[in-house]
This record gives sequence, structure tokens and C-alpha cells, in this order.
Amino acid sequence: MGSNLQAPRQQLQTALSALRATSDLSLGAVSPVYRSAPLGVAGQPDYCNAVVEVFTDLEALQLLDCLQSIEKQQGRERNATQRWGPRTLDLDLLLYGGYVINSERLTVPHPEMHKRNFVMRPLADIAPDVAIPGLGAAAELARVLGGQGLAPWAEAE
Ligand code: A4P
Ligand code: MG
Repeated sequence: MGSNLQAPRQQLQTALSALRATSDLSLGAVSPVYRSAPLGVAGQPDYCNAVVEVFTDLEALQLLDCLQSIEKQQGRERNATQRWGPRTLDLDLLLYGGYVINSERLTVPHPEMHKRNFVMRPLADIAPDVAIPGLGAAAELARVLGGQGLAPWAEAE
């Protein structure tokens, strides 16, 4: 989960409630919340990021539909011309069991995840032993990336 607009911490909280209210899935572990500088397009606000575990019988594409409908509910506007621009809510599907998926709408594991400490640190917090297919365990990948630019999101923000 990521947000850097309109009360980012609250956006993540609202998304968690929406996930809890979704009938076809149940929520597992929720990571601590982190702050990091924007990757990609400079000059946008810092990001608030967290990782959650979800249990579901939904197919991966159905789960993506679910995530995108929650993004939409929270005012996410997709900007076709600017990749990696600011957003109220980004819900990416990082892993789906141990599957590798390469379809038009979905790439799993998320292709950038292992390069980003704001993804790998919270993932390793909740699932240190989970394997990123082809790359290894989350905790080891997070350790190699280090904590540069990453800070706990202060509760008051
Ligand atoms: N799609 C393919 N695979 C996936 C997947 N595993 N999960 C497709 C989610 N979506 C996936 O996504 C574009 C299309 O990717 C979707 O329609 C879906 O079919 P999007 O959410 O509309 O666009 P996006 O998020 O702007 O693009 P992208 O490439 O997913 O960006 P990222 O990788 O999500 O990066 N800096 C910090 N510090 N923290 C952040 O969280 N996030 C981004 C966005 C940039 N910089 C950041 C952060
Ligand atoms: Mg996205």
C-alpha cells in the first residue's frame, strides 16, 4: 500500500477497513508504516507505505480488480502520461502465493519490489521467510537493500 496525497496515513487506514469489509478475503498480518522520499518523479510529497497479508480464494486477477476498486473509491486518478506520479492510494499485488504471473494486466512478483526498501522492509517485518520467486527470502533481500531514506511513519502525522 502506498499513498502520498490527502492524509496518506489515513488513506492506508481507510484501505485496510475496505479490505476488511471485502467478503471474499480476510486480512492477515499488517506491517508497520514507513515514510520514504518519492522514487521516480521528484517534487512530490513523501510516501507512506505498508504491506499487508491477505488470505483469499480469489484468482489473482479478481484480487487485482478488488484492489483497483478500493483505489478508485479513495479517489485514485490514473495519469496516463505520468508514471510514478503522486497518488491518494496505490494498492499493488506484490506476491500471490508462490506463483509467477505474466499477463497483460498483472505481473507477479511485482517487478520493482525487490529493488525498493519501502516494500521489502515492511514485507520482511511481517513475512521474513517468504520467498520472492527466483530471488530469495524477503528478510535477506531487505537486509541487502538497507534502510537508507526509510523512517517509521510518526503516529501523529
Ligand atoms: N499491474 C501489473 N502488475 C501489477 C501488480 N503486481 N500489482 C498493472 C498492481 N498492478 C499491476 O498500475 C498500472 C497497471 O499496472 C495497472 O493497471 C495493473 O493492471 P497503476 O497502479 O495504475 O500505476 P502506477 O502505480 O503509477 O504504476 P506502477 O508502475 O505500478 O508504479 P509503482 O511501481 O506502483 O510505483 N515512492 C515511494 N517512496 N513509495 C511508493 O510507494 N510508488 C510509486 C509507484 C512510485 N514511487 C514511490 C512509490
Ligand atoms: Mg500501482
